Amino acid sequence: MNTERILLTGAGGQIGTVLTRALREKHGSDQVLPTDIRLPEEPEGAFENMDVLDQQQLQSTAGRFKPTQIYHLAAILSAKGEKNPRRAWDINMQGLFNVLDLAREWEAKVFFPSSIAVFGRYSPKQQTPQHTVLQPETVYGISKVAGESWCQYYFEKYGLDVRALRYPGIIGYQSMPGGGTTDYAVEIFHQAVAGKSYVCFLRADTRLPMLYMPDAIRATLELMAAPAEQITVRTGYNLAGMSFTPAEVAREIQRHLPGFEVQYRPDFRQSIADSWTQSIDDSQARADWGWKPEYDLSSMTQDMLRHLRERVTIG
Ligand code: AKB
Repeated sequence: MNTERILLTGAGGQIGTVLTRALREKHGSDQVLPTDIRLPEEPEGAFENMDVLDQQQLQSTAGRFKPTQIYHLAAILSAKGEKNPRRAWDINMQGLFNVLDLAREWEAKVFFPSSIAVFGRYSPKQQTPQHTVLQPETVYGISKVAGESWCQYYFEKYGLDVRALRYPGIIGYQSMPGGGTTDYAVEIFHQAVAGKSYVCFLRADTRLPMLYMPDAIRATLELMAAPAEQITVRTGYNLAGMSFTPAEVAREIQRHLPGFEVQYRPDFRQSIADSWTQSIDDSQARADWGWKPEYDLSSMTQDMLRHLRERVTIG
């Protein structure tokens, strides 16, 4: 019998939407409680309106639900964070502390989404190693480095089973990202399928690490299911799928939609992207819990276009 009871924060976001469905498929719908500060547009089963800054609300929700696992996805991302750095810090850090303390109370396993935003200009740009200089240049990145360290601290001091992944940009057809620097890589597909041109906010040659949603979800579930003794990294595992530039993904889309056009008008997000790395060495994740991505630029593009076109046809 499946006895896991899984609570998600930030479940209405890009990853949360898809992860909630995957967890429900794996553990059963009633075993999974998605929460978010925003109400879902199309509710799918039980949902709770919850603010991660409200510790009392967290406690009463947990008191009723009795979680054995918490996926803490609520956060302000890199680009949005720069608009109001103190607010981003408060949400990202206080939210994490509230969740870590709650998890201690319930002896629940925790998933923390870290990011390639932990890297900065002094990190090696190519095949960035697991253990390297972390000197991020965004408030989001600073909160992720601090968050990773607190996760490790709670593991070392209190024995809390916290696991984390450094997600690259995530591309998926099921949900839209919001407030990130890698958001262009999802927007570009939607514009292409709608028969429109796309104005990209990054330069054509900006190379960034990316991962297709099915790989991201599988990585998350595999990490959380791995035996504890195999987890040697309690900060955040490097995770790689593919790396490409806006020009390269545009060219790949044009192989299927030859009339598609892209213009480049870099804005403040360019300097964020420039501070990040271009490719990631994820050999530790591969060695510890068998991580292996399935999608590359070509197979991801084909799958994205197929799903988005189906939606256009059905809609
Ligand atoms: C962002 O662009 O802020 C996120 C990330 C890479 O963590 N997608």
